[in-house]
Amino acid sequence: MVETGHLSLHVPEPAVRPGGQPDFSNVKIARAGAVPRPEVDAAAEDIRDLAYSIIRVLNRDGEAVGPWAGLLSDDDLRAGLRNMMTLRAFDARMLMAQRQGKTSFYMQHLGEEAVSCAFRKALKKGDMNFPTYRQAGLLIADDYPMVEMMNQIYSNESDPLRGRQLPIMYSSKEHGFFTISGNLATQYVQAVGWAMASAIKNDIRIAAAWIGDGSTAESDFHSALVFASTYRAPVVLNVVNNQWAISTFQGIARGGSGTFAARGLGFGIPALRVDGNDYLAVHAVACWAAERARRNLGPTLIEYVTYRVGAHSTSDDPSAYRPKTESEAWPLGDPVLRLKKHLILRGLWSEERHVQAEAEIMDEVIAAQRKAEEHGTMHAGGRPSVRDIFEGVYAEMPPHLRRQRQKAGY
Ligand SMILES: Cc1ncc(C[n+]2csc(CCOP(=O)(O)OP(=O)(O)O)c2C)c(N)n1
Ligand SMILES: [Mg+2]
Repeated sequence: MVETGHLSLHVPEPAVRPGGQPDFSNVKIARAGAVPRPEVDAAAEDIRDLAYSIIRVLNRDGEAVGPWAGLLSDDDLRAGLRNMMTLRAFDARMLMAQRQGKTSFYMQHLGEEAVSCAFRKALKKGDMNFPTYRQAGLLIADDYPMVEMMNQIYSNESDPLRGRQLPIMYSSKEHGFFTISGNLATQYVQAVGWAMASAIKNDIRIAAAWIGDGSTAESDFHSALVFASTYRAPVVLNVVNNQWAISTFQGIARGGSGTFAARGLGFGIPALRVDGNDYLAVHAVACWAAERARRNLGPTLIEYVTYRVGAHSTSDDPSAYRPKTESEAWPLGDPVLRLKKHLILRGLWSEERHVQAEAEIMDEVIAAQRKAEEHGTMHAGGRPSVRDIFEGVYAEMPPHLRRQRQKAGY
């Protein structure tokens, strides 16, 4: 008989801690162009490998190669670069505004711009995203006015959400951007439910769910996958694996499964893993999944492999839990620089145009900021009326709310 000792739990540990040498040997990178592009009606079990590899289009030299390349026109590519640069400039200004006390809180996208900017281009008007707080690219790439975003961040008198949401928790039905819920993973059940309703009504609109690596540990993620797979809901299930969930590394939520994408396979959901810092690859994979949903073939799970270069939020200091140089060691590079390199290689862009575009974009962001600040910031200028607290939840205000509003003097 084998002697057994006391039991103990396995607690996954990140490869390195602050002060150590960054180590991404756990991220196995496929060669660009090496992963096949199956037909959209492929069965999950026939494309299992795609949940364990990484679909990539842009190679190290900036060329677009392989079966996932070739979907975007020259103008689309330049627009994509501009969208990502705009999001980056917007983040820089709003981070500064937070430090100046103009808003209480901000969350940036640094390093992850390709994911939401490229995904938006795979959707059509009427489709609905259920985003978290790190997908503002969905709005930027759909030409939602930056000034409206800033009004929301400042909770000023022109805030479209009337001061009722945390800064950056935007909402726009018109732009297919469902109101952000701070309770993570709720996006999954809501998106699947919305997609099921669309199918029940024989509509043509599809939904997209968004979640981070850490939040996949929530039970909502798993129950949403049950419903999505059972009823073949027309939904794209996005998992943004940016390696971190505040101070918790991705291994804590991943457990023994090889990848986050592989979670889909247990539910019979086709699952793809993609280079999240490759604008072309993100867009191609998103189109593949959106087409499946539109053709009533059911859900697709996509894991975007990326890296959160900045702090989790303005309330976070990553130097407390990861090496300061970790982002420089990230093997998939920077999404803006990679698309820029591709465009220059193809003669569609130049260093000079890039510098000029950076300046133009920053001017646009600053102009929007000035306009928003005319309507107030957190500590100065106009505010929404307290009366607005009571509006917008019920189509008809119930008597108890009416009484509360009267008691408050509005
Ligand atoms: C249900 C729920 N639990 C906990 C939190 C607190 N919280 C806010 S952000 C965050 C980390 C999420 O990490 P991840 O899902 O990887 O997304 P990322 O921030 O990396 O984009 C946590 C735990 C929350 N907002 N909602
Ligand atoms: Mg994360």
